[in-house]
Amino acid sequence: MSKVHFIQTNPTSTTSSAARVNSGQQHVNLEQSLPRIAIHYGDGPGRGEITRMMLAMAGISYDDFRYPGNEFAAITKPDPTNKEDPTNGSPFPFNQMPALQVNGIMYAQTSSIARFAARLANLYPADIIMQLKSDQIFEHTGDIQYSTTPLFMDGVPGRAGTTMRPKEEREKAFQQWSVEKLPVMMSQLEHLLEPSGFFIGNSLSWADVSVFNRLENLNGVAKVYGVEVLNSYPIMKKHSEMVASIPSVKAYLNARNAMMEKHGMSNKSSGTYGKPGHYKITSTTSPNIHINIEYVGGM
Ligand SMILES: N[C@@H](CCC(=O)N[C@@H](CS)C(=O)NCC(=O)O)C(=O)O
Repeated sequence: MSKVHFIQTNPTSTTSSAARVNSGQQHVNLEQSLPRIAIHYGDGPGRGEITRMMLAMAGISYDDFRYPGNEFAAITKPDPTNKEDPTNGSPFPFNQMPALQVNGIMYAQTSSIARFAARLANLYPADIIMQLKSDQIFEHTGDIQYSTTPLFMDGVPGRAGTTMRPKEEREKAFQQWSVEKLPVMMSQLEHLLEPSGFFIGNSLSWADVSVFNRLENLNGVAKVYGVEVLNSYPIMKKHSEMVASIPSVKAYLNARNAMMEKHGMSNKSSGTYGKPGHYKITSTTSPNIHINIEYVGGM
């Protein structure tokens, strides 16, 4: 098994005024003991980007380990023949990424780690009915993504043995999907928007950020296959523009663009917001939100 890039356990190393957990009845002030965090994923936005974004928006500095494809497959590979440990000693609870290492312990499942980041960022609603509404929207963004996966590859993404379909096949399948499947999924989202323009009440929540993130990713993919996504859905386009103008989102996007410019990755392709390697994200929220993404080196 390949090497996993662990961070040291040091629960009291970082502090931030923005770091509060506000979920339902609980209000936990984490100023004294912000968790030490690292995210482990591939080099694309995929299922990891939403958590990367919200952690930074929360004023949390973290390590971002982006595994190259071959390492990703090797490090997540189980061994069903090993009766003692069919996980093959995986550091990841379900032999999958994204995974979030919090104070040295590894956690997984996209929605679980994104919800944790949303709570840290104060983007998870306090009311349980609003939590329910926001959860269903988050899961829908996952469904949009999952529905495209089989168009592009013949198996589970990131798994050893999965191969990409030929370019022409992908192009045709994606163009067909964007006509036959996407309009319903977009319309369903539009119906859930509040008159305020947000998905939940009158303010930004993780539902807005997750829809923004999914459409941003989808738009990038669509460009590669000659399909226009966002311009065909003016209501969702307006929503995306509104989310992109929120200062903490803007700070993250600026930091990401600056990093991509610096490393010659801008306008490269759909699926890459960097390249494999170890990144350090620093985020401060006082007096204003400031986010920096630094490429530390290869892995
Ligand atoms: N249910 C998981 C699925 C995660 C998942 O499928 N991750 C892929 C990469 S995007 C992976 O780790 N593939 C390797 C494998 O399953 O062997 C989640 O929502 O996070």
